[in-house]
This record gives sequence, C-alpha cells and structure tokens, in this order.
Amino acid sequence: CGNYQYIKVSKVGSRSNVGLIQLNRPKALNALCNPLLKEVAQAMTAFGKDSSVGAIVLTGNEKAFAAGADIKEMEDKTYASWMTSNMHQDLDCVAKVRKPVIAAVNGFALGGGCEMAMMCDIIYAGEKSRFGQPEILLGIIPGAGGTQRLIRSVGKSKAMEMVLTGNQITAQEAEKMGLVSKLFPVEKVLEESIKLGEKIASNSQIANMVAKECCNAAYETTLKEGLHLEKRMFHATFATKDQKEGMAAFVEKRKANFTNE
Ligand code: CO8
Repeated sequence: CGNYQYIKVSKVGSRSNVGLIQLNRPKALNALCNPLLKEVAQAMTAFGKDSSVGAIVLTGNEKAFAAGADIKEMEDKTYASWMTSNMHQDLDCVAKVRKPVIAAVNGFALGGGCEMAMMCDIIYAGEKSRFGQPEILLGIIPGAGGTQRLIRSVGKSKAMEMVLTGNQITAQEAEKMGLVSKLFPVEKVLEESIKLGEKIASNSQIANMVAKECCNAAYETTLKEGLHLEKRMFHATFATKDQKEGMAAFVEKRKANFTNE
C-alpha cells in the first residue's frame, strides 16, 4: 500500500477491507512532524477513495499513539511559516475522510496526538494509555481541536482542567469520562480495533458515510438543523439498493449482502 517512511499502511481483516495506518516514528514517540502528517493525509485520502476499504484503523505502537506535534520542528516556527504550511490541512484529513475511522491507542496520546485520536470516530485504548493536552506547559495552546473537540467530548470542567494544567489522564479516567469507548489489555487493542473495523466494514458503506455525516453534524450545528438533516438523510437511504437488501435479508432471515449501491 504505497511507499512510506513514517507510517506503515496495509489492508487487514479476513476480507482485507479494513485500512490500517500505523504511525512509525518510534524513536520520537511518533511525534507528528510535517512529513509524517503528509503521509497520513496521503494514506487517509487513498483509503477514502478505495472502494474495497470499509473502515480505517489509525494506530501507533505500545509506547505511544503520538506524543504530539514535533516540538523540535516547531521551536523556530513563525506565524508566517505556520500560515504558509499545509500541516493543519494534512492533519485534518483524519477528520475529513468520510469512512469510519477507529483510533487504536496505546501509550501516550498527547497534544496533537490526543487531538488526532479525537478526530477519529471511535477511540479504543489500552489500559496503560495516557491522554493529555500539555501545550500550556510549552507556552502555547492546543491547535488542532484540543479546546473544541475535548470540551464537546468530556464537558467543560474536565476539558479545561486538562487544557489549563497540562496534566495527563489515565486510560481509566478517559474511559469514565467518555473520551474512550472501550479499554483493552495493551496487546489486544489493535486486534479489537480491527475486529470493530471489520464489523463496521460489513455494513453498507453508504449507510456508514451517511451515519458519520449526521453524527458529525451534531457537533457542528443546532439540534433543530441536525434533526432536520438526519430526517432527510434517513429518507435518502431509502433510495439505495442497500436499504432494499438490508430489509429483504431481515425478512428472509439471512445475512445481508451489501453492494454499496
Ligand atoms: N516532539 C518531538 N520529539 C518528541 C516529542 C514531541 N512532541 N515527544 C517525545 N519526543 C522525543 C524526545 O525528544 C526523545 O527524543 P531524544 O531521545 O532524541 O531526546 C524521545 O522522543 C523519547 O522521549 P522522552 O525521552 O521524553 O520519553 P519519556 O518516556 O521520558 O517521556 C513524554 C515521554 C512524557 C511523552 C515526553 O516525551 C513528553 O513530554 N513529550 C512531549 C509531549 C508534549 O508536550 N506534546 C505536545 C506537543 S505540542 C502539540 O502537540 C501542539 C499540536 C498542535 C497541532 C498542530 C497540527 C499541525
């Protein structure tokens, strides 16, 4: 799946329909340097276009999902160099891909790493993982959703405690506050995330994309507009063959065979 330096990319699962992107810069705890983010954007975009891929898993290694943006690379950055760089757009590809994305987190998910995990749709995490937004300790603030997605995910008080202290939280705390969907032993996280990806990939890809778009709208719009969008998108699913197949399979007591039409 392409020639990459900072990530490993493959298709996994018994039907090879789960796209796996593994951050592979272990010596720097997967710090999100410019070229790494470029590769992530490239791989995400490619999986988004690949009709054989129904879900995507984004992971790191047992020590780190990602310990944040690369501080050594950022140290001398200026307003002008940020404005003319494409790093945010590259990172945003994680949030923008229309297929479901699962973050399989072990170890540190800090700063941009925590933000990257929050751009995914579901977070599965290992029992020893740690989440945090330590930017304030560097004299900056979170820059890729840490003041926005975290608040929406865990509420103001907990999010602001994390953002204003830079303290890390444990995997157990993260699960309790709803940031993480499920916890697993370290060695099981990736396997369970791929299993989840396979289950999701067996749905209609159209239904998955529509569901994702509607769930994301809940973050970005009013309840009234969100409910309106949901209703119209619900109606729209009845224009698909997959709806006919899904309901026929139920009535005929068999497994649905979705064709993404
Ligand atoms: N950037 C660059 N290098 C890093 C980073 C990082 N964020 N994190 C770790 N490393 C490097 C270390 O420098 C070290 O390298 P070397 O061996 O060459 O000195 C190696 O990884 C191992 O790290 P440690 O020796 O520090 O490992 P420890 O186990 O002692 O500590 C910690 C682990 C606690 C995770 C520690 O490394 C740490 O505090 N890292 C920095 C965490 C941090 O502050 N992250 C936030 C960065 S700011 C940010 O993310 C802003 C995002 C804005 C979005 C931008 C989008 C484009």
